[in-house]
Amino acid sequence: MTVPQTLQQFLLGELKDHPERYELVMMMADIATIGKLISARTNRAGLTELTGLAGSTNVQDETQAKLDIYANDLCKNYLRKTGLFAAMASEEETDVVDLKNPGARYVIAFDPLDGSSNIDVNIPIGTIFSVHKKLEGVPAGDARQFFQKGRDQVLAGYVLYGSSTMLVFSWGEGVHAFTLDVDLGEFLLSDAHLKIPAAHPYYSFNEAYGPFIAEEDRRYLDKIRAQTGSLRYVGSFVADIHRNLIKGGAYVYPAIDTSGQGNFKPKLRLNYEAKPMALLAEQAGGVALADGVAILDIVPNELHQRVSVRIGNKKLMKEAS
Ligand code: AFP
Repeated sequence: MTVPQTLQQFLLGELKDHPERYELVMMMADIATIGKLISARTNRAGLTELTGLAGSTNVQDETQAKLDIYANDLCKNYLRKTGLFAAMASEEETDVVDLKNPGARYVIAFDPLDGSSNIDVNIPIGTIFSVHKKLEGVPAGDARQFFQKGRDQVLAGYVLYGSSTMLVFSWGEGVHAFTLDVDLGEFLLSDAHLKIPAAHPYYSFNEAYGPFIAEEDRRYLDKIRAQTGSLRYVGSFVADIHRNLIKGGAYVYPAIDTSGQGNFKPKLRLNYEAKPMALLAEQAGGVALADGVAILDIVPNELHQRVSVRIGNKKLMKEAS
């Protein structure tokens, strides 16, 4: 009989081998707790009047769901108390939030609840996080704290609230996946070193945008379609990336022009969507590109900057480009 390893045991093992990772280990424990709290809320969303819209919009002019606001407030208040973070950036916050922890050495970017338009219909959603070292000589609340390239992330990952809740993260030495055992209240190790399989059955692209993409993306998608075979698209970035990490394939979200004026605009956010997923994809043996450049090499110049995204199997994506 195999005995599953708990997240706590895994983290203590890391600490033994890498005492210098003490703060990162503490962060992972805290983020796991946040994940458990949001998971419990999302499971009860329909029972606790947490479905539906809050009647407000965020900085990107997107309507906020009640759970978006709950998750954002929870991340903000919980992370402030840990004392580990100097500042936080969030999809739901216009500006950087100075967490007023003067000695803290890290900053964190969050999408507290990715895919929130799916909450009311019981489709998987997630929390995405990306951690950098705090820049010395730059005020904690300054947006420049988040103008750091993805390759300098010290920790990144997501919590997926799906048919089960999963925590997937990397601190640059592979990708580690845990599944929440709800009865025990513990995350248990599912895969110590997750790797994207060589097979690539799926492509993920919102086909409704087909008429609005650039010619080069159209050609690329034709090749991807031909080499994959099946379309899978949830419309929650976390769920779509998670599936493709486990099953293989390519996720493509190009810039869109609905105006017909050649004004192509990407949608996904660099700091708290593309960068963390790019780290996981590369660590799992895959590739993550924006306009032909590795997403991890892009230095953001805006807090809520958006990028086009191609994430998936290396060979598949190379052959299609
Ligand atoms: P939210 O966090 O605002 O719900 O973001 C959702 C999202 O950015 C991402 O999770 C999805 O992959 C994408 O939107 C789906 O949107 P489309 O309807 O444009 O395909």
